[in-house]
Amino acid sequence: MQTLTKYEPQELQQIDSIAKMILQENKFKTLMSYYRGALMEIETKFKVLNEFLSATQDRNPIETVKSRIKTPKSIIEKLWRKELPFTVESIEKNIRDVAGIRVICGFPEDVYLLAEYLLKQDDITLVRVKDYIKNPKSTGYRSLHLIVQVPIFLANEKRMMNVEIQLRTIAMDFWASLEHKMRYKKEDLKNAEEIAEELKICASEISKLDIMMQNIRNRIEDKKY
Ligand code: 0O2
Repeated sequence: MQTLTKYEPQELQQIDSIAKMILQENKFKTLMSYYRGALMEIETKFKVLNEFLSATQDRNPIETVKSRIKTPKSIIEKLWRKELPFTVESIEKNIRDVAGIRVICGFPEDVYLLAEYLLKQDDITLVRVKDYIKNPKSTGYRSLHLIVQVPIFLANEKRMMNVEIQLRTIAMDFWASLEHKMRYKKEDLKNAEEIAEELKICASEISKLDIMMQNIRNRIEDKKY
């Protein structure tokens, strides 16, 4: 995750006007429609898995699924930060989180189960895994990140599209929302460092809680004890 880059007002204006320009391009609009299609494909895959697990194992691992397409401004800001060309081709090649989906689960085991079942599917190609649950970020952030490619089928072609998938527990998501808020208000906060330290402690407590809840569920289901 970026540590919020401070831009000069002039730079912000430039990012804004490039974003407005690219938004007018038909090629850009078409590319965004491909990403929306890719999100629908991935979202459906998770819904199917949830149905299957509900029917066969009496569990609904998914609490919620949220998806989003990165805004043109945020795409251009990322290209700017990485000093990459502001073209539609460059967006498709270099920005792998234009299409993003967040899958919120009850328990940590469900996070890994869903990732495993998704990655077993023969039309899914794994591009990158970042396991911030096993290796939390210095902020305390925990989540399993996957970049996958999923095919979308068009009039005369099949296109492989990148989608970023973030899987985490309800507790990790609760933490991430508050930490995200703090990140964007940091500039106005007098005690930002103190809050960041407290958030780190919360992240570690939340992780312990997730493990305890997982163990309790396993005992209820008589799996391990
Ligand atoms: P937004 O608005 O959330 O989409 P890369 O895409 O590989 O160039 P990076 O930084 O390596 O960039 O990606 P990484 O570390 O996998 O993190 C990307 C996303 O994870 C972020 O998106 C956040 O959504 C989330 N994330 C990562 N670290 C943190 C953290 O410390 N706190 C919180 N709350 N969320 C985090 P973006 O791009 O920042 O924006």
